[in-house]
Amino acid sequence: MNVYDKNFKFHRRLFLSGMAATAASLAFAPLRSQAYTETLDFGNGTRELLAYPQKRPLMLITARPPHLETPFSVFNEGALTPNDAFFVRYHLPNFPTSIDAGQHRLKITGLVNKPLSLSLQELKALGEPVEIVAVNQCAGNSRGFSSPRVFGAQLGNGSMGNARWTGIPLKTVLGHAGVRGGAKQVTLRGLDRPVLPGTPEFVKAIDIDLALSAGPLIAWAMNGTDIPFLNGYPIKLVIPGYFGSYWVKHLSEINVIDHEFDGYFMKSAYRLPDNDCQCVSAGTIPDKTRPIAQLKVRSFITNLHSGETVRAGHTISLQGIAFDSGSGISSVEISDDGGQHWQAARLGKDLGNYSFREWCTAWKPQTPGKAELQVRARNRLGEGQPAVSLWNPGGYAHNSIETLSILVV
Ligand SMILES: Nc1nc2c(c(=O)[nH]1)N[C@H]1C(S)=C(S)[C@@H](COP(=O)(O)O)O[C@H]1N2
Ligand SMILES: [Mo]
Repeated sequence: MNVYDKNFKFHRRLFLSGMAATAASLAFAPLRSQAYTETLDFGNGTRELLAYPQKRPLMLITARPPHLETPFSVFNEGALTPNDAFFVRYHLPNFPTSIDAGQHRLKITGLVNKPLSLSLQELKALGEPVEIVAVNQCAGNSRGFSSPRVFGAQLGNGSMGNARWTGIPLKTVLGHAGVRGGAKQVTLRGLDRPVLPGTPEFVKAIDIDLALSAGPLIAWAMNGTDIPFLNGYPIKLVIPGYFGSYWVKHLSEINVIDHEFDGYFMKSAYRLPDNDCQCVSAGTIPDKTRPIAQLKVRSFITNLHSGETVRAGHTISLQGIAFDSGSGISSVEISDDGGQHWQAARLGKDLGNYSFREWCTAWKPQTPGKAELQVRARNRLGEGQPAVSLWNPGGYAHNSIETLSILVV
């Protein structure tokens, strides 16, 4: 069975909890049922919208493997991103297309007293489930706005999303296995496999201190229901505050090791310049790099986009979202004069430090002409956003102040 078949059907077990009602229609959803396009604000920015199983039409970045972005308007509809609109990113064309949750095992191996091979039931029985709202953002989100442009998928701003995750702390599971002295990192892998012997496997690694901290969660539910297949069913690792590359989907093996893992997706890909700004001058190559880690402060206006027209002297409301890596957003401000003056916005409901934080404010454009409408946020550590984009060769961790060109008439 293959998701590229017209009659693609997920394994029935996928629909046993909560999704039974939608199973029939999803199971036979043709891939190209509703194709239309959305245009992003950069060269080659026209995207086809396609409906994959369990997903509403999303912006197609690549088809093999699927990389789908969330249309930006979704972020204006609430702080939680609906499961069927949540972005999808894979690296290897051999991503899993059929999973029997009843047969799935999570193995804990390596430097542990007791290696484990847990069924989902056994995993869930290890402790009390915990819940956290957290942003999953791809390190390459907004890469398409890099200037000068960089290699790689030209992503807009839709490779991010915010969801309520339910699972069991990774440290609880590691506690049951008993981590031995000398442990340095844990490697994380899911069910994807390389196509050719030479293709690097998608394996990520985190330091043992992070693995044993309160943050990382082995999650089986997303917004109160099964994780959608393409987002990592039946379990995925959630590391609040860290970039999405560590949030390994279809999680199947955690190996405790006594050294720094040097697989391709740690040693060569997903790295940033190893300096304070994590940047280099455009077009140059950094001397030293380090693995990408925590999210940076970002903020967006979600109810207006570049090129829109508004009326002078009329008050309109602006709204949007902001987030950081978990110290929490302390302020959001807007400017309509290219950043000379800033006006504070009101923060919305607090869903926790790792969540999107909604904000709103009233804006009265005064003078007809072009307005540069900007938004910037700060977190509780006082960290903000750079006015001008900091460049790195991978186009990672983009977080400069967003600017919309609005026509005031
Ligand atoms: N098994 C597996 N997990 C993976 C990946 C992958 O290719 N395979 N990609 C990672 C990257 S880079 C990102 S950004 C997130 C995307 O999560 P999503 O597809 O659920 O939105 O998954 C991560 N987990
Ligand atoms: Mo990513």
